[in-house]
Amino acid sequence: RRVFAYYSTSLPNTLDIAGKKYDTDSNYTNVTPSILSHVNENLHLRKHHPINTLRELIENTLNSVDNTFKTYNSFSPIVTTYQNFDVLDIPVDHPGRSKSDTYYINKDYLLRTHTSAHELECFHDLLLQENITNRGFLISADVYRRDEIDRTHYPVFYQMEGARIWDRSSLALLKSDLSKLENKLLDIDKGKNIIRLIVQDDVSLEGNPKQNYMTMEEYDLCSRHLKRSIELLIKQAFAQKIKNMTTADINQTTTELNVRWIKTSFPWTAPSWEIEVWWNGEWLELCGCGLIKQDVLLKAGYRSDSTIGWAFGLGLDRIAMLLFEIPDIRLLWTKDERFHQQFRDGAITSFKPYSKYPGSMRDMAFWLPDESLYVELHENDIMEIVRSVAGNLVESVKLIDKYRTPDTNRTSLCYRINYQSMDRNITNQEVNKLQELVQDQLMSKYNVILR
Ligand code: FA5
Ligand code: MG
Repeated sequence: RRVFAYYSTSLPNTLDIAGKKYDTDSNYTNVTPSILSHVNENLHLRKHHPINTLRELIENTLNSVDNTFKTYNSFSPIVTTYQNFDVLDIPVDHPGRSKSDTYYINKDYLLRTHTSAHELECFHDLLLQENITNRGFLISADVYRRDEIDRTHYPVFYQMEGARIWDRSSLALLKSDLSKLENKLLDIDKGKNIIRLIVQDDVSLEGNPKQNYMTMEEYDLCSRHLKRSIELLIKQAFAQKIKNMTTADINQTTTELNVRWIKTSFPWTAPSWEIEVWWNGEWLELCGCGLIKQDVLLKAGYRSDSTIGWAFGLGLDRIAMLLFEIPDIRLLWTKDERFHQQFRDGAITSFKPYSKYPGSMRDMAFWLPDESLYVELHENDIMEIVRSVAGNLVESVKLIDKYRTPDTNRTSLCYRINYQSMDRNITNQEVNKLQELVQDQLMSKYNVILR
């Protein structure tokens, strides 16, 4: 796979990232200057920024129950394939590991695709702590994925990893932690800004079995503690939003929130679930989670079957977009003061769009080349070219047509690119220029034939 077209001349021998040098590898390296420019932006640590406000709100909410979570907010985004995948038992042929989905620096280093990459070291850290009551952690960080382009997808986003563990010898502690949590959920109802959480739970273990080393009771207590913790942070965040609204606004907004638990699977948790929230007429996935597999705890240095616990991974951008009513994920990255001046530290307020600049659509139709010239082309490769050329000036890229001629066996694809800035007007001339650059790169890198 040729990647050097993203660089001014050819792929450099080394990349300087956050003060460290990494050897490149033409078979693996697919990070681009445009992606690397996001390393160290740290939106989750910027005062007034919605991601920072949300992170603090969740940290405070979870620690208000029993002050158990240690926070980690400045892990480097560069991790090894071992940390991101192997240690979590993610199989070698898992699609998430491929170069079409993950940004590799070289064969051994990549930009983390999730905050779970730091679970093991944090579990190990907990083990070293003498303070037995401090048995949980929250990790917030930027994560990177090669992905599609639209209003809810950006190649960099923020996740918060959370985890809690208990000694199996002290189930009484787990029981009392659970009842503290349940009381806290009821407390929010007692406040005057009532938000009703309607929960559709999935407690069936069919197709989502518990681990053998846990008893039924342990499974039940631990999974309830996990689910109630996530429900608490969602409920608290929306209660906080209502607190800042005027009565007139509240009447227009629903104070009922429907959420549902769905079983799923992750290689390092069992059972596993996702939580979705009903928002603007559709179910939106906010978080993946589950009970930590014994194997992970063993790798972190725990005695064979001494410990049980849970872990979750939340998408902070999505929750921030719901809470602050931010219609396009790119706004989170804007430098425009008209965005930033609307937010106060710690307050959840609705974003008022300052202006809607018109978009400009361009279609790009092309034939895939003959087999002899064919360079494998994944849809994410097209996204990457558009991102590298147009950056935040692209709103979305969609496949609108695909067909195969029956006689000559040629494939034609047509993508529609919507160029649109969040902050200013862009001229037709500017858009034409961008479109030309995108087409040039697509032709030179993948030998496609424009129609
Ligand atoms: C994970 O990343 C797992 N690491 C979560 C986990 C942690 C499971 C611990 C078990 C134990 P997933 O790929 O589903 O799972 O991402 C988690 C959340 O990140 C999603 O629910 C979603 O809210 C958010 N997310 C995922 N992709 C994007 C994206 N492209 N843009 C914005 N948010 C995203
Ligand atoms: Mg998911």
